[in-house]
Amino acid sequence: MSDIRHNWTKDEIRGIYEKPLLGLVLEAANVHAKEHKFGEVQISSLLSIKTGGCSEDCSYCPQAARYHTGIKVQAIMKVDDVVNAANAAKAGGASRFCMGAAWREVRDNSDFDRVIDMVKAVNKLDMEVCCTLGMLTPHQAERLAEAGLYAYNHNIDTSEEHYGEVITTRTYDDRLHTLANVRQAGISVCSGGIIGLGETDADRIGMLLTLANLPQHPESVPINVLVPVAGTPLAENTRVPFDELVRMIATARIVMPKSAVRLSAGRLELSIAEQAMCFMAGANSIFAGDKLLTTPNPEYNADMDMFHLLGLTPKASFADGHPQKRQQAVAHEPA
Ligand code: SAM
Ligand code: DTB
Ligand code: SF4
Repeated sequence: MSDIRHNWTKDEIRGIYEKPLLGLVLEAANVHAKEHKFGEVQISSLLSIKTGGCSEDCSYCPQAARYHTGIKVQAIMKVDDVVNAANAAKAGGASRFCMGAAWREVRDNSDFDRVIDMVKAVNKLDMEVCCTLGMLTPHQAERLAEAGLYAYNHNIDTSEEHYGEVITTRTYDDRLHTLANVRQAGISVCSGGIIGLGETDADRIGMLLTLANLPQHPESVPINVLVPVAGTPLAENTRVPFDELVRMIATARIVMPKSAVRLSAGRLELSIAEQAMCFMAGANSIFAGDKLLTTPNPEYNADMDMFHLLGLTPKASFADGHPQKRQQAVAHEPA
């Protein structure tokens, strides 16, 4: 078993991140093989349940109202339509269904009541239900947990130092507070970030340091490559070279051995050989389906061909147990 640490230093993580690439991949692959079924990859499906018109200024995001990106703003979806999409995702082999809303934060109103109904309905399909809805209060996190929410995605995106360059309408601490509220409610935590925002290596290392030194590692760590969208301030950013993505994945794998590392946005520009190296380096989760929230993703059939070619197998739902069910079991144990 690997040592699960929460006291990493910047220098240690830099030492890992800067290793010669193939040696780094080998080390990460060894950690991966020890802690996970090698070649098993979780398939998650994403659905934007409320699109665009967001009040935040996240400089990467096509859904921020203040940038003119041409996306179609859509009010919250109907529960039945969401259930149909979840059924289709399940039929395609997805074990996790993630619903995203372009909100700064959740408000206690009828839209949130509807999300609660969505969570309950998708939970009945025996899929891991995930939401990403912006900031949450402790009470909102508890309501989601009671409805059967499995995981909550809330990315820290970059280092604390670089955060203000990317987003000014909320703080790094706001993000960390929501993550603590999610954890406290017994919901599985999904948190990672984006590379290609104009950050330095030190920022990437700083982001991994924050995640790896949380009191508990996030169960899932998405590594997104910026999808540059016309109309956003980062539209002209140059694409992150593939070897830097591999470094980021391998380092995340080594410092958070048991977490799922998700090769998230940005796969469309990667060849199968490049993705294979990401899987070697410890990535064991992807978003499948030809759309992320608003931007394109590889075609489903192309991904299935890749799974076949590389001998990857989809991970079943609840293979790691259910945090709330575990908590309830503990609570009901006789003293
Ligand atoms: N509004 C909620 C929030 O910000 O937490 C949930 C939805 S938001 C779109 C989810 C995540 O998508 C962001 O935290 C960011 O990491 C990622 N994201 C958004 N736009 C992206 C882009 N153009 N390229 C890569 N990742 C992106
Ligand atoms: C995550 O880390 N990546 C996903 C999911 N969590 C919600 C979102 C990627 C969004 C990419 C831009 C878009 O499609 O709008
Ligand atoms: Fe809004 Fe989320 Fe996009 Fe930021 S990342 S603008 S909070 S939808």
